[in-house]
Amino acid sequence: MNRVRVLDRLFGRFVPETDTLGVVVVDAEPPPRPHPDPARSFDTLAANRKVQDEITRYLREADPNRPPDHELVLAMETHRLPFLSERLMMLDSAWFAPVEWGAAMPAMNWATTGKEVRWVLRDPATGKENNDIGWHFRRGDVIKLRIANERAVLHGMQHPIHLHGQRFLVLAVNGKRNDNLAWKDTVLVPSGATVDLLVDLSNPGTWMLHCHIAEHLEAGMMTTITVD
Ligand SMILES: [Cu+2]
Repeated sequence: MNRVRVLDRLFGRFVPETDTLGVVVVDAEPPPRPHPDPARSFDTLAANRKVQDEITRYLREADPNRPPDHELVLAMETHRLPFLSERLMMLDSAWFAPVEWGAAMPAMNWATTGKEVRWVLRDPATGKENNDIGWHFRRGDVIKLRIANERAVLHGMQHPIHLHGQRFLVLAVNGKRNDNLAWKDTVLVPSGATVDLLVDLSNPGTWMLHCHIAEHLEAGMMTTITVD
């Protein structure tokens, strides 16, 4: 079961939501050989010393405290929205949750399509958006990328931003340093949040960077970066 609490964004209250995701069938027969006691390993966080050492060496060379080399703003535009939908979207922008586990008002999402809503990645340095951004890098570049999700847009949502072909570290969230570093290819950016990434551009080619919510991707929220 997926039991979560979802935010009713109109009234700012959480309501429970339950989905059955799958069913596990347990055999009457015991497993063929004794298993290690899972309760013991459960209490100990796994640590990958080799990866941690590599990240420490990497950060030493990359100067993670420098200002961002590039920025992206996450935004949204609407056009020809039905009057009632627009009013409701204004109202339901009053509240947001740091992580949205489900949608308390799915009808709001169903009422709009890519014809009325355009989700935007914007480079504030050039004003270019989505496929027009056109960033070029060279193999071996390490860039610091700041992604800021605009709080003021109608119906602001979290965006899981995914970069193909490369890897990155999430250095900070809302200016607070992240001490639990791991190589990632996706970062969740809640409404109103800012993340700082250190991107290891080691893989030549033309690669997508996009929101992993399929409707947002389809409604424009993607670009490509080229690593020469
Ligand atoms: Cu999105």
